[in-house]
Amino acid sequence: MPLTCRGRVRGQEPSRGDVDDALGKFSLTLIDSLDTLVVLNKTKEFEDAVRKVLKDVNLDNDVVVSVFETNIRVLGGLLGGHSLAIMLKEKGEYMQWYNDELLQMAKQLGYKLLPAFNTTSGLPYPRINLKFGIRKPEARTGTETDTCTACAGTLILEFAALSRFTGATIFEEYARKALDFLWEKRQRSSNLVGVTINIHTGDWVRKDSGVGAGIDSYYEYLLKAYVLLGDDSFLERFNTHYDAIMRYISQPPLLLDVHIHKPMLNARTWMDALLAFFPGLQVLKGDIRPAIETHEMLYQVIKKHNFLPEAFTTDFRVHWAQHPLRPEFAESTYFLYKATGDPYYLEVGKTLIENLNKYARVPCGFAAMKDVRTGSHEDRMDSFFLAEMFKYLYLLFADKEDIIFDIEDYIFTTEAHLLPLWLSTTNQSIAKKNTTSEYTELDDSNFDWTCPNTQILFPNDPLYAQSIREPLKNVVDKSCPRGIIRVREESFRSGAKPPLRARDFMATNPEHLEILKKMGVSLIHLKDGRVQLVQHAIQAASSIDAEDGLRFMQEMIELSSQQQKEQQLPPRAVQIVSHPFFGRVVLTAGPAQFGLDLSKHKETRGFVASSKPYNGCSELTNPEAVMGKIALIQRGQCMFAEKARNIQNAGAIGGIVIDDNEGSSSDTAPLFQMAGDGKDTDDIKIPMLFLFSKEGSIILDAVREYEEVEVLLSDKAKDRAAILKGKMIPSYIINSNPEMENEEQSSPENDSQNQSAEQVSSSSQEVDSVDQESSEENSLNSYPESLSPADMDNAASISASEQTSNPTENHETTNLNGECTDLDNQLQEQSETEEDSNPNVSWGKKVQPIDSILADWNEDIEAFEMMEKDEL
Ligand code: DMJ
Repeated sequence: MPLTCRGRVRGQEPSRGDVDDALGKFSLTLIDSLDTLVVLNKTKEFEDAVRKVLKDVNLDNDVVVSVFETNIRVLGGLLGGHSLAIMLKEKGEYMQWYNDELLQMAKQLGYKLLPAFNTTSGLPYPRINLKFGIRKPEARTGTETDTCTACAGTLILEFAALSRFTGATIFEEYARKALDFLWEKRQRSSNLVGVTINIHTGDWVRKDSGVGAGIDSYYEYLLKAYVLLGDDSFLERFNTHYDAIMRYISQPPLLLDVHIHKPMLNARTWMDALLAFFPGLQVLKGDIRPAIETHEMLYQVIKKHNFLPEAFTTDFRVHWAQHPLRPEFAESTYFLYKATGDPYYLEVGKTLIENLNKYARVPCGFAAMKDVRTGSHEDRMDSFFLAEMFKYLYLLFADKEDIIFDIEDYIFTTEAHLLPLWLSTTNQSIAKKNTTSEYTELDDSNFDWTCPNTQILFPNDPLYAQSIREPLKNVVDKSCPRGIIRVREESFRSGAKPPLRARDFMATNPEHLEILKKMGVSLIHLKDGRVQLVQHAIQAASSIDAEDGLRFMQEMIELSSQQQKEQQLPPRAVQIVSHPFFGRVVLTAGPAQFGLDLSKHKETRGFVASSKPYNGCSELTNPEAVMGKIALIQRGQCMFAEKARNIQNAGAIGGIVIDDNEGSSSDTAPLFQMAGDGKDTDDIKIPMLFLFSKEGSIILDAVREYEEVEVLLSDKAKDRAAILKGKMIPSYIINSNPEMENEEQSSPENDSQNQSAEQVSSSSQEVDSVDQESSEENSLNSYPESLSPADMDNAASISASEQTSNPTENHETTNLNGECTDLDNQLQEQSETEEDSNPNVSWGKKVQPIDSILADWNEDIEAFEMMEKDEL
């Protein structure tokens, strides 16, 4: 925990949910970073670290951990450590005392994980109790039914290495069985796999498919298992999946999730950050062009936000704003540099390092980004930061002689642990002799570039990579907001009128209502002015119309959740700028729906002072203390707006409300906006921000220790160099030009904010706050309940505002000249012509029986609901 300078011990900190499943009280970071020390030529430190592990680490804790995370980080860490320990021992200088102790620990851990595989399918349970295993009453796990594909399919490297190092064949056998089962269960017509699978029945629970979260390292391990074990069956499986990925998911430079049953249908309009590993894997496969394209697109997103947000939309807006210092992009940069030798990738690496030092480095390490838009921190430095990020960035710049062993003799696991390639010829007895008969012949063009190692591929053409990047130079900057699900253009029917798009829909347009009716969609006017849409496929005029209706409903769900997101005010930043912080600590703060809007005005900078009374609910008794300062006020006992007025009257230039619920933190609770009091709040001119208790106490502790604490309230953390050099405009001055404010208040955006503030305030008489996030959650969660039971089989519903269901900006996307045009329409036109000449691509030509559409459709609705939940 780099902000509070402590280790995170499971059970001693508030639970963060699933993320904590990686923590097993087994010194995760120490083990995960063992082999990094050797790569960085810190051999002495490695020797000390190994001794520490042997002395201190206990693997027999009564803790429920993730099988996947424990495998890749701990088992992989021990095996990577062992691999390099024996390499060093052989060299004759270091580790002379080493007697396979890390390997013995790895074996002990391997046996602890084995009970997880006690399922009929052979797919492991997602979690295991290190002490009690599975299913025993004390175990507190073993009742789960689902796991993610990557969770079950990312074991073979570590398990096979363990078997081959020790001669105990059981590990490799179990990992192979799980992979065999996943392969069997692939969707046969698309050759894709879903995100989650039932470990007992093998049914796909989530049928969306991509190369990011939930699936990523399953593909990685098929290819790398071939490299490490030399078993052709893994390469054939990988190639079959790769062919499907390139056919459906790869939409250069994007990689977009699709449905496994309807792979021409995009399942999302956003991408997650984990997919950034994929260009690296493509390099390993030898398919350089798409690797360069996707990497370039990702780099442009990074340049926009300094880091890759956890998820971003197809038009490159932030979807999930956090960034836990993930290494995938650095990994791909390393592989691309190895493959192309293009110094451009060194420049990319330099930017990554500069950004880490500039924005993430804190006194006790590197802090994850809570929000890339504000630059605020989270008290978190995951073990993969040292295991992977450090390793890949170091290796990117290292010359051969900088590394004390030959890195080409090893393969990187998904956690960048090093396993020696000589394992392929050791203890091979378990290697399964697969016949190739079940593999279909693939179009060879995909495999022309398959390349067995990472020697420079284009020694004679240093401009090769540049020529691929060039057309993508402005792909992110010149993109215009779009934000709705798009059915792949090939899937439109030839000659048919394109279906009504959700974003075009107007509830007052009779023509639209007619189309809706044809598609089996009915419209219910709710009392509060909203409209609800419900589809009954059996009421559609034809099976084709029913299918159009489904697409329309999916678009509408996506559009609605996008709009709800856009209505939220983004979080703000409180940056401590005085000694000894100098801007290095950035806290995530909730905005207020009243007072100075920091996104439109200059930041506010000032020393802090506690108000008296601390709750700020009456006239301040210490106006001289808060005058010209930023007042600290405790949450509770009166409305936020009242607090703001009281400190403003005392002369404060801003206010920070600190949560009174002890232990609350933005790590564990959703941030919210402080609502007004339902009355006119135009009189409040100062900026107000909210901090949860944990973040608030960082300021309070600083005040106790240093007395004079200066902070900066802004919409985005400011550059530390500027803070240090004092170059920042000391903006004790608040820009409160009344004319300007009036203008802004009459803008539609402001109107909607004021309106929603009033709405939430009047609907909740509770003192203080309204949690916007949870109110959003309720409205989304309540959507399946709004169906009557009789409709449940074949209906979906969605609420949409009659007035706002036609956001005109959504029409726009970009052309190469950077002008925004109605590209969607162009695409539709294009696709009609394309389809005329291509008889193989159509949905609508073959009329499906209604039953099969309904069955398919129910699956889609379920999948969509799962995705919505997942997103929440
Ligand atoms: C790492 O633990 C591994 O790379 C894993 O496969 C997924 N990604 C995380 C880091 O982002």
